[in-house]
Amino acid sequence: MDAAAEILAPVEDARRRLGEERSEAEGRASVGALTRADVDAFKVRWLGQKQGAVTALLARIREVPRDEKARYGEAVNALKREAEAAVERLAGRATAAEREARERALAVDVTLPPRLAPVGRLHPLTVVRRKVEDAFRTLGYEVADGPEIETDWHNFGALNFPPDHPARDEFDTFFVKDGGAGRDRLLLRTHTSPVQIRTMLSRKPPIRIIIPGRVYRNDAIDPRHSPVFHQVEGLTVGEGITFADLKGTLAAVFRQLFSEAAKIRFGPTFFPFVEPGVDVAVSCVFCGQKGCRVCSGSGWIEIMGAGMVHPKVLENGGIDPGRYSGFAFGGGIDRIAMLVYGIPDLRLLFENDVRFLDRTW
Ligand code: 2NL
Repeated sequence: MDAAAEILAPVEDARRRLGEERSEAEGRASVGALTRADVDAFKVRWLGQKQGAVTALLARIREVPRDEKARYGEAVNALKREAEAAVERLAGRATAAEREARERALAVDVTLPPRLAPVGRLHPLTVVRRKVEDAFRTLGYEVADGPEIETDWHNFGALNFPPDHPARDEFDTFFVKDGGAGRDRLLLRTHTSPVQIRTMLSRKPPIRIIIPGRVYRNDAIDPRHSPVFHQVEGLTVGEGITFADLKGTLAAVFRQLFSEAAKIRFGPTFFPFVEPGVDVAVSCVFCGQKGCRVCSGSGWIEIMGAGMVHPKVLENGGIDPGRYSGFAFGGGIDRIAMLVYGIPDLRLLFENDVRFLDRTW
């Protein structure tokens, strides 16, 4: 080695080490393992004012012979620029790696299933009410509603209940305290029929309405009774409406509600607001056999009452019974829900126990 080469040897040596250190740092940067602290240490090692390798090489220029100083200085300065470029490049990669790590920590896994808020579900009485409403809507009926606090006249008088009828007794009906007297006396409606009276008074035939709603009776709570329960009643008034229309309408509704195979059966009974009045039974679609718990093996389930609207009731609704006739019917929504879903105790429908309600109805 000649003298000039010998003088430049430590610079060449340092350049090789810089290259090695730099590619080692690049390797760690490529797996995200290079930190800014690593880069700071790198910078101190090479360019630091006290112990930096480049600084040390520059200081040695004093020992270099005069005519070699220029070449030596140039070589060290070239090394310094290389070290500065390496620091800059590594700092950029470390910053990028740290940003990426921060973003990765904040990242959302969009493939995870969502955490759904509990939204609840429809009450079985709502499900049944909507099914009944839909069945009648397909036949052209409208859904009507009205007040739950009624007058004696709308609830009883207009419906042809005689003044001494047991339903009007204090023991059977909730009367409003200081709620007046006579025909205007206020009470909690015992059926949704007053809405039919109000509809007849406010509209002209043809009328086709059903009225689902809450009704009240002064009954003690037990598995089959509740002071609050739900009814759906219906009314059709028009010219030439007959008992055959009543039967055909109810038959169509039960086919839609229960099964295409459902049949209905009428038996004679009495309600003061209809003449004739009938008990309506639907064929048991739950069994068809003896020993069925739903129909007690009879094959029939008593489900509602119905009849041709009494002429006096039409008159009370402002409708001329000489020109128009109509039919009406009523049944319990709670009872239908109990039948359809096999609910053994009416109280389950009112206690709002989520262990009961949180089923698919
Ligand atoms: C039953 C019986 C029934 C009616 C309700 C009614 C209404 C008017 C005129 C005539 Cl405005 N009738 N409603 C008719 C027959 C039976 O319900 O046992 N319901 C649970």
